[in-house]
Amino acid sequence: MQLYYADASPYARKVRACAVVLGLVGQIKVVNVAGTPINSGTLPIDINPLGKIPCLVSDSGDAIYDSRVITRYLNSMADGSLYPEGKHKWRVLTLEATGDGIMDAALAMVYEKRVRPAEIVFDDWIEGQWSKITRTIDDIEKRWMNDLAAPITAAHIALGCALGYLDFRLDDRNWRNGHDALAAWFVEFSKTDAMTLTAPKG
Ligand SMILES: N[C@@H](CCC(=O)N[C@@H](CS)C(=O)NCC(=O)O)C(=O)O
Repeated sequence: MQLYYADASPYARKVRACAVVLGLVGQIKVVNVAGTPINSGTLPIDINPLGKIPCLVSDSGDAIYDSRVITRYLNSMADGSLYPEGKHKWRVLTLEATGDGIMDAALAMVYEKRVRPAEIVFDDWIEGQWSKITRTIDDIEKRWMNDLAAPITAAHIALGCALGYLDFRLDDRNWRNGHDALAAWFVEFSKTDAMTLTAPKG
């Protein structure tokens, strides 16, 4: 399998972290690419016409994206337990979507500053995205800490990669303020191989 990724991409980190947990790293050849919504650069647009990474090409040559599809694909290949069936299934999928949503809002903030010309950067829109993130982090502390205490799933990985991305690109916002329980969870989760072997760069 070939995985198109970037060292700084939190979505690609999720896929790489799942591969670590599932013992699939040795079966995945990684290809580092770069681009933005206004310049596709080396993004594999012939494989994913949306021009987004991560994008996996399976051994049979199929393109598989986006990140949540790739992580499910890898989990089923390895017969893993990152997507448990049963009564917790919908909570796992919802918390995974919550982690991805934090990434979406954070990446939108980053692109607004990095990609949009300085004279038309929309500050209220950036703050609106940050409000989504702080509301969500508040809610995770109120309603999801028991889920995070359970054995690792794709939801733990999505949330860990989302918080890692906040540290990497939006450190000055200090998401830990007033969120001691989540910060404590993240300290421990950051020590796992899934996180240490996939730390963002760039
Ligand atoms: N929903 C997608 C989001 C992927 C995404 O936005 N990736 C960014 C890199 S972090 C990207 O490819 N950006 C280039 C673009 O949007 O043109 C997923 O989960 O894979």
